[in-house]
Amino acid sequence: MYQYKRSSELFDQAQKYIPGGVNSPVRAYKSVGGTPVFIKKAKGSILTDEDDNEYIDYISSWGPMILGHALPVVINAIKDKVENSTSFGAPTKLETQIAKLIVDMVPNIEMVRMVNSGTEACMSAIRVARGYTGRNKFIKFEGCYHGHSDSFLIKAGSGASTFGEPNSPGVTPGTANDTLTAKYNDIENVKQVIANNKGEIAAIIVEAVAGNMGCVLPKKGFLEDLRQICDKENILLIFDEVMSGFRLAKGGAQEYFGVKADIAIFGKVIGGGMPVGAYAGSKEIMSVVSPMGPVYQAGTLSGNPIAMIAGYTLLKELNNKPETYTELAAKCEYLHKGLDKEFAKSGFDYRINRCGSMISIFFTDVDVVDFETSSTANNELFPKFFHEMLKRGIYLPPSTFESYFLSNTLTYEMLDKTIQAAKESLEAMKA
Ligand code: KE4
Repeated sequence: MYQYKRSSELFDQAQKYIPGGVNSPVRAYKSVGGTPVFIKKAKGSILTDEDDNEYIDYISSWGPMILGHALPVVINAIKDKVENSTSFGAPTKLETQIAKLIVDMVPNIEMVRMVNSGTEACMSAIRVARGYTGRNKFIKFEGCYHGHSDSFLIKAGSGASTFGEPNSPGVTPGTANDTLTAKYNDIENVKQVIANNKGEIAAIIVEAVAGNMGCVLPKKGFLEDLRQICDKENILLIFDEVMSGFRLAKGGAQEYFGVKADIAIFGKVIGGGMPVGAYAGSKEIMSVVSPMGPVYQAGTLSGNPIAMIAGYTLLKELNNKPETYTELAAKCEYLHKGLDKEFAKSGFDYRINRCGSMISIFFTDVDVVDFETSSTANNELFPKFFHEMLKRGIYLPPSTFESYFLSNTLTYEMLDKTIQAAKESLEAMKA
């Protein structure tokens, strides 16, 4: 039986020195309750916590570990590189190599700028869009998350109002005023918001597959309609591919759905587990970025050699083994079918959304297509399911509003163990 004695002690200590005991809120288990397990090490798809409990990992560090933890080729590349210092603050050839590889792998981009997180990449992409178009406003979708910079921490304006409202103390009404919100998968709503702000919108930013309200897929034609509207209104279409980039396909969501973004944003996989974000676009758009153009953006550790070698090595693996994506999609489909069978027998209302190697479970009886329907998920049941699965050695994201991320080191035996654990967990929840 799993016991969490050491994690509990460590969590008590951590809360003395770190707000909430964590360096990112979702890790604190606030929405599922209980004590977060402290991880000691990981290999492939197996995590080991400080009490030596082992778990099959469906978080994959929130996406980066698409080929499993401690991938030897990445570890060895880091070991070699770190001997020659960890940072120079000067240009290196490796930065050009990874930029060229990304341009080769991802459609519709000609130039890339490296930053240090997805947040920084999203923040910079909006600034570039504003600088390129000369317009101030942008549209984001309710339920989509683009990092924690002020202009994204906006909740939907109440009622018909198209203006956003701050979603966190510290965000000013002035900032919120330039952020417009629309409903995911609702193209008429997007048109309405644009009509209410004619000629003022620089960009529409979207998670092509949403992962921050649970996994929510674009309805057929939604992305194509966004592309059409942006072309008509001279609005830049930004795909936030921090989750989907290099995960849905080598070329990310642009390749997967065949829809062109004007700016693509990356994170997670691109850094191979090291802190990396990036934004990319055509030479024309990216030419506004300093020092080539007037839009300022900078970073002491942007393009850091250790982060670059980790990301470059992982991306080369993915680029050289495109079969990874079909293998991952097949494993995710197998998991989906197995879970579906157990949930169907359980008597609980549920929906399972899946796209490529992203999947999530909702305890609800409505199809989940946007934030409103995602919010119908029964929040009492998910925590129970989460903890029942955890004590059976299955490590799911500790929130119903998160996507799971599969890694290709998952075996079919691990998937069967996961399905069996779900069967037992659902049984236990009925008791
Ligand atoms: P980071 O700043 O956390 O690297 O990236 C922000 C971000 C931007 N865009 C999308 C689509 C994202 O999913 C994220 C971050 N994802 C969360 C998971 N929901 C990271 C986990 C966390 O916040 O600790």
